[in-house]
Amino acid sequence: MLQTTDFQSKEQTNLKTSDPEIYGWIQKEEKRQIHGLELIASENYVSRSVMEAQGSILTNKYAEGYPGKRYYGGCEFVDEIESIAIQRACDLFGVEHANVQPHSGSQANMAVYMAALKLGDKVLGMDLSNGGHLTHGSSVNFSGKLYEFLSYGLNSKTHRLDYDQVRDVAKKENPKLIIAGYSAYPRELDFKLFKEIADEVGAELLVDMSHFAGLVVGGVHPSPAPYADYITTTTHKTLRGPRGGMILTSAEKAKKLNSQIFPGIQGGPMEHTIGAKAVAFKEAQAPSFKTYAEQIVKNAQALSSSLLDNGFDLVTGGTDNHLLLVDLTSLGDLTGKVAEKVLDQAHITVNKNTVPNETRSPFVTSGIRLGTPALTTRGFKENDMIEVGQWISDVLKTPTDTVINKVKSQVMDKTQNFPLPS
Ligand code: DSN
Repeated sequence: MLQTTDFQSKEQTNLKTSDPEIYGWIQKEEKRQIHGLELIASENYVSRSVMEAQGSILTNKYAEGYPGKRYYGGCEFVDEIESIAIQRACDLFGVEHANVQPHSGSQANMAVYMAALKLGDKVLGMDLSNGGHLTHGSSVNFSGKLYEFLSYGLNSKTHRLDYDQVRDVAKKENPKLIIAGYSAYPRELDFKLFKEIADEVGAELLVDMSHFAGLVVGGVHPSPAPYADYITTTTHKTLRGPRGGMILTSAEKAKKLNSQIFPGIQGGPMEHTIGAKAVAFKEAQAPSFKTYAEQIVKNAQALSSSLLDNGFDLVTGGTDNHLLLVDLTSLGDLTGKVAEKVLDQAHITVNKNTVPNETRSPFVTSGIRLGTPALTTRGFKENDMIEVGQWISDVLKTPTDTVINKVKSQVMDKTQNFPLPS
């Protein structure tokens, strides 16, 4: 029997009556999440506790400023909540200061740029088409418009990050800030080496750990804390909290950085989201989170093996984090865009992604990006991931209605046994 959607609707009786239209779409989205395999590397499923905090009465409160120093009355309770979130973040990552107010990863990065740079300063980050992020200097993003971004890429043979290239560009251009971080790179980063390069040219180091923050907490990825001048992260990816951002830094840089978030680029903080961040940080402090992070990586490796056994090309030949990049070039006409669409029809959600030496546009691409954080939250283990790899292979090699429908039915059967967090 298919899972019912009771777990949400129980608590949405008001919405069901007052706005059946929106209620109906939420129900559809919930069914989609329950009956599909979520392989988008930046997505996850939060706990009911995180959702309860985020959906709480805290949403009503304005609290411009910081705990103990607000521009509004009535902040005594949100002060406590924000202070707890800050302390938990500092404890989780072993840092002196946390700003938990950024509404997103973009705002977190923007605030760091404003604290560390003057407009037009040089910044060195990973090339977007090689796995970097929009806010690391894309010409259509504020970062690329307000600062002079330079980029480093991958070794042309191994497709691993080329630290010699990072050093060469840094020495030639003398950036004021170097960024380590990615949205589509399947390997660990060497923060010590990044810091050495930054020191050689007198630059500061920003590590954007949005993708792998949860792996750092779980001890399955090196921590940037001993090396970075600033660390930014989203809270909703491997960290499994609400959608939002955070910045970590030293006590010395705290004041300047805080003033860049508020009043620099944001007004009132979202205290309901900050409450939910605090709840997620507590969950991440539990020993079970370490097991979760370990399983994310094991699952990514099992999925890699399954795809390699089925003859697929993976960028760098595999993964040592939570994501993998499948290069579809050898499948001829099958673009990332088409692959995303046919997998979607089989209830397997992925995103198209550029691959090294990409020849197609970012709207078409020659690859797909897959990640295991969400399915790991649902309880998938290595054997399940091997099965998932087989289904992806079946659909991509023979994207006919017959195969797509067969895989869709296998996926729907499978999801019966793996409920969303309750
Ligand atoms: N859009 C996110 C991702 O999917 O990686 C990064 O911000």
